[in-house]
Amino acid sequence: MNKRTKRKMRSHPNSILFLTSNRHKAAEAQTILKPFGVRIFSKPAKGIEIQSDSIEEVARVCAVFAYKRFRRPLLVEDSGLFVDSLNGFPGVYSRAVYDQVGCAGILRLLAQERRRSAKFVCALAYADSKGVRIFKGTVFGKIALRKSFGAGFGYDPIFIPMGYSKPFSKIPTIKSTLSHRARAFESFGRYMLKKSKRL
Ligand code: ITT
Repeated sequence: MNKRTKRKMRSHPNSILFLTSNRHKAAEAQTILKPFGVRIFSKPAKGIEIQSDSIEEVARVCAVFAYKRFRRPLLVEDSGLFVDSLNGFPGVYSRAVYDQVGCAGILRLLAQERRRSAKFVCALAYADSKGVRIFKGTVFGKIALRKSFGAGFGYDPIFIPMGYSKPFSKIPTIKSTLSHRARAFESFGRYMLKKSKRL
C-alpha cells in the first residue's frame, strides 16, 4: 500500500481496504457504505486470485490470503452473472467471458432461447483478526433481448431486474438500491454498525 493511501486511511477511523481492480465496483461500494459511516479505500487485488466453482469460496480464500499479507481489516468481493438456461454460466467465469465476448456473446448464446431468467450474485468477504465473514447478495431478473447503452459496467446493459422493464445500465439509481452488491454491502454496513455499538 502506498504512503498516500496509508495516510488517508489513518485520517478516517472507519476506513476499510477494499481489494479490487474494478473501479466501478469500488465506486458502487463507496456509495452504498456511505450512510453506514464506512469509508473504503480500494487497491488492485494483484496476485491473490484463485479458481473455484464457488464465488463464496473465491472471496473467502482471497480474503484469507490478503489478510495474511496486509494484516489489517479488509474486503474482497467476487460476483457473477448466472443464467438459468445456461446452467448458471458464466457464473464464476463472468469476468473472463465478459473480457472475451462481452454482452454480445451472452446475447448470442441466448438467441433462440425463450427462458431468459438470470441472477447476479455477490459474495463479500470481510477479514479481520477474528477471521473471515461472508455477506451475500442476490438480485433476480432476466437477460434482455438486446443491449441498451447507458451507465454502469459489465453486464449492466443486458440485465433487467425483476419488476422493471429496463436494464441496470438505464436505471443506475435503482441498481444502487437493489443490486446484488447493494444487498451484500448493506448487510456488511449493518454488521459494522452493530459492531461499533458493541465497542
Ligand atoms: P475484482 O475481482 O478485481 O474485484 P472483477 O471485475 O474481476 O474485479 P469479479 O470477478 O467479481 O470482478 O466480477 C466478474 C464480472 O462480473 C465483472 O468483471 C463484470 O463483468 C460482471 N459483474 C459483476 N458485478 C456486476 C455488476 O454489478 N454489473 C454488471 N456486471 C457485473
